[in-house]
Amino acid sequence: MVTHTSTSVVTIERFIIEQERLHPDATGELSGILYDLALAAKMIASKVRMAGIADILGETDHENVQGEVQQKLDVISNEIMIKALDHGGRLCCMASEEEPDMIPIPEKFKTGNYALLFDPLDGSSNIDVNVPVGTIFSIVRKVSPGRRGTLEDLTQPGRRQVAAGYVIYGSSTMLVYTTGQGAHGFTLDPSIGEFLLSHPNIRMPERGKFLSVNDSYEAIWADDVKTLMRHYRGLEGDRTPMNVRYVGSLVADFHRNLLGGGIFVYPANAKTPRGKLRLLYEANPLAFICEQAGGRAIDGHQRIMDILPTELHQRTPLYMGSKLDVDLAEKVLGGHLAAV
Ligand code: P6P
Repeated sequence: MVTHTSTSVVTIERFIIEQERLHPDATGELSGILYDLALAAKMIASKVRMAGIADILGETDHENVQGEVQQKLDVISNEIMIKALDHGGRLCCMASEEEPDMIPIPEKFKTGNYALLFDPLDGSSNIDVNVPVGTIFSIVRKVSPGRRGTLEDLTQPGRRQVAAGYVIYGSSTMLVYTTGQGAHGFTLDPSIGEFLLSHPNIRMPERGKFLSVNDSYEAIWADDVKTLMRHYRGLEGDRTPMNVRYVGSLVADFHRNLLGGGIFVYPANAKTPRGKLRLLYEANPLAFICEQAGGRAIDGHQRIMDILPTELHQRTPLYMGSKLDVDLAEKVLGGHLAAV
């Protein structure tokens, strides 16, 4: 495990190298991808910070594959991610929430042994009102034959991730990532343009203070979900009531719960019977970080990272956060604590 005195200034680049040394057979390819992602994060951060000034606020006149109107910053962030990562020779292909199909590596560039999936700017509907938004990424090893990646590389279960992370563009810009050796947070110092280690070995409190849920869907939840919410609110069972904190921006809600303890819940409902959040580039990467910090992430019945994907943009119900709060969800939704 990494330990640092509080006075040491550790840049993300130095930390990545130290982590690489934990793997004697490492080739440096994964480290290179993480460097490129840190650069992309700085570039997106500067665009997000400028949004109120430069004319990049607001909506474009087209929709993405999700049927959502694309915000201008969505498009810009998506372009930044692709351009920062497509020429390093470490990826065989990519996938983005903003793109309907697999993003191939241009013929003129070398390909590599990893695939990258990302949501370039999650929560972007909040941009115009200055609510924190985020970038989420997931990295898996290439498994398909041949030089160029295929959908087979992109639709792997979350347990095959080799790295995952997110950037939150909030009161400060933070990058949190894991390579399976714990979850670590870096805060951008804009005066020197460096991400500095600020939250080594993040541990999520076993029981949370915060419940993050949009209960405007209560009327179309299944009965067991309604029962579970009664438990979280202290109306049933013996749990002390949780404080509801819901921003409507997944990265912001997850980040608060990661550091302070809590659970993020987006159940299936009659409107979104398979859930709203996307498995491959939202639920899986955050689930990896959550588990590395001692939390849990399920779809109501099974571990998120065990779900076998069948399509690129598939959705999933999501119960993710402090271990004991997810355990309670598993019990109630499994019928072990049905409504009395
Ligand atoms: P609702 C943002 O659009 C997003 O994808 C996540 O960032 C957020 O957690 C969720 O949707 C909010 O959805 O239905 O509560 O507005």
